[in-house]
Amino acid sequence: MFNLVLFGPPGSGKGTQSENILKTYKLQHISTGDLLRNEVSNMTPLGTEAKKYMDQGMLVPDEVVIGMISSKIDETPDARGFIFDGFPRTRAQAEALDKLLEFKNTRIQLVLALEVPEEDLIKRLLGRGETSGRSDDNLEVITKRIKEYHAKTEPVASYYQSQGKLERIAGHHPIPDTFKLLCKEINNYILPA
Ligand code: B4P
Repeated sequence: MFNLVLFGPPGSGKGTQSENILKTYKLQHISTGDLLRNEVSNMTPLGTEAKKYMDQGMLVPDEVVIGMISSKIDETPDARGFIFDGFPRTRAQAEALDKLLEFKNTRIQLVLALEVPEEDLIKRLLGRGETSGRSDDNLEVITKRIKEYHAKTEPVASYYQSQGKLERIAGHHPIPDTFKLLCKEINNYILPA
């Protein structure tokens, strides 16, 4: 089993590149952002609670997100591996994921961190906001999300660096070029299916 974390600030292309990677390598995709937005649109109690945080550009509490991940992994026990997109976003989430995977006799092999200049992130997210209808893709909330990333999520990179799993990838190139850089790293572990 090959398990990959796609890491990076909001708008760095985690969701975009996950789509490409899962098609090429036939991995299961777990995006906490998508899972949360699904709960919001179904107006579940979890979604109603999560929306309060998401609309303010804040991270949803760890216990909510960790619970969602565990049941999602269990849905596909025969998976070739998982892409974790936008998770973990705090050190507590990273530690919980390690424990969860150990319990399932597997582990994270590789963490690919997309690095993109801040002005590009803002431009991309404002661009997405014009068509996505996402209530968190406006300048005020984007600014808060980036601040929250620096405060709570960036430290997760050093957690994985100390485990020797982190590779930094320049994510400012056009989508196909960034994808090639990601594949180069993934091919050290598995080949396209
Ligand atoms: P997410 O859904 O994870 O979204 P994201 O970080 O905004 O975007 P991503 O990096 O995936 O960017 P994308 O590819 O779409 O999170 C949303 C919210 O959910 C969070 O703020 C938080 O509240 C909550 N949440 C999620 N997970 C959580 C967790 N684990 N714990 C707590 N809270 C959590 O790309 C963005 C745009 O850029 C697109 O329009 C795309 O087309 C464009 N783009 C991508 N790559 C490009 C490139 N190379 N060149 C030009 N444009 C590019």
